[in-house]
Amino acid sequence: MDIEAALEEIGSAPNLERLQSLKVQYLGKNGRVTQAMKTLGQLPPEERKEKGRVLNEWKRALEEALAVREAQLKEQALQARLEQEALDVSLPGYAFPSGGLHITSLILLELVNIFRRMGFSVVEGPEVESEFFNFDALNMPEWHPARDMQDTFWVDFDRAAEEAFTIQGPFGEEVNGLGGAVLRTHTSGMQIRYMIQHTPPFRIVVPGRVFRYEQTDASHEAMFHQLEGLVVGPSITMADLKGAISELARGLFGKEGKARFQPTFFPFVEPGVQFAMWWPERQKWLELGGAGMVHPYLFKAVDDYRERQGLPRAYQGMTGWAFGMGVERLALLRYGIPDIRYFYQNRLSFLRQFRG
Ligand code: YSA
Repeated sequence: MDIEAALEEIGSAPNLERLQSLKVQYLGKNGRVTQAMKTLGQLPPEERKEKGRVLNEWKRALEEALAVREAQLKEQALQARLEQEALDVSLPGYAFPSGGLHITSLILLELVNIFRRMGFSVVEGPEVESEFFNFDALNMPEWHPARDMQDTFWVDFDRAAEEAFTIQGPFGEEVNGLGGAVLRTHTSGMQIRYMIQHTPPFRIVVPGRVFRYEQTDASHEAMFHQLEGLVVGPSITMADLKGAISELARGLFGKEGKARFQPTFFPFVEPGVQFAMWWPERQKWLELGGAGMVHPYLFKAVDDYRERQGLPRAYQGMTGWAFGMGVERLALLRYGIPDIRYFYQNRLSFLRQFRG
């Protein structure tokens, strides 16, 4: 065996696999050195001693060479890995997708903030509503043609009752006896709920989702949002209503913003108006919603309910105004969106244009 050639081969082994096979080849159970050692016994004593010494030296030299080369190869592999995995801090980072507010939330926040600045509180109410708060207490009895104006999703109340579903009144009391249950068709029912629970004066706005059994088209959805406003006090007038809506117009459209009112009918106001705002950029009026002076019937219905709850009547001699506007309609016009149905189709390419 040529020990020099063996050491040379080990020293230049290209990788750990090759090194391992060389180890087996020389020092393994059937390796050359091992085999040679096994034959020592057959030699005469003098020769055996000398050959044994040489073989032991080779074995030590081979082991040392193997260990040295193994260390070198491991070091090389480590260096290569470190180079490969090195962190390049100059590379651009990964973009983590972040969420944003929906266009409806953005415009609602804008509206609510304008009213907050005018001293209004923000309250919310239930989306499944008793027929009483959604219609009756708003001067829309069962036979009233105005109910047709708001085609309604009815909740199967008998089944809901079986499943122990109850609608709660303003004080948490059960109001199942007060007619059927509906998905609220407007936010105006909150006028009644709030008045029952509070004594005037107050100023509130109520943002919320409403539902109508509607044939959808570019400007009608079956689910949309309204913002309701209600101000009640001892000497609130129509002039205050005009002032607040005009202030809203300025908040939304800047210094040139102004509001226009035209008479119309809602059973819960007298007189009733619809209002539009001037859109300076497009030089045109936008129809936004309905408003008016709170109908005395509402104050009576509220005081009757309070009395049934053992509370003093609080609305005699009070006046107030209220309004309700369509939030998506405002967004449609403001951003020039051609179809209201885009709002809730969850198409990201549409929604991303409005991230707040
Ligand atoms: C009137 C007087 C008050 O003192 C208080 C509130 C009101 C508003 C009344 N409660 C109401 O709901 N009137 S409304 O049926 O005309 O709807 C108000 C606004 O909601 C509309 O002007 C429109 O902007 C929007 N709207 C109505 N139906 C819609 C809709 N938006 C989208 N899809 C629909 N299907």
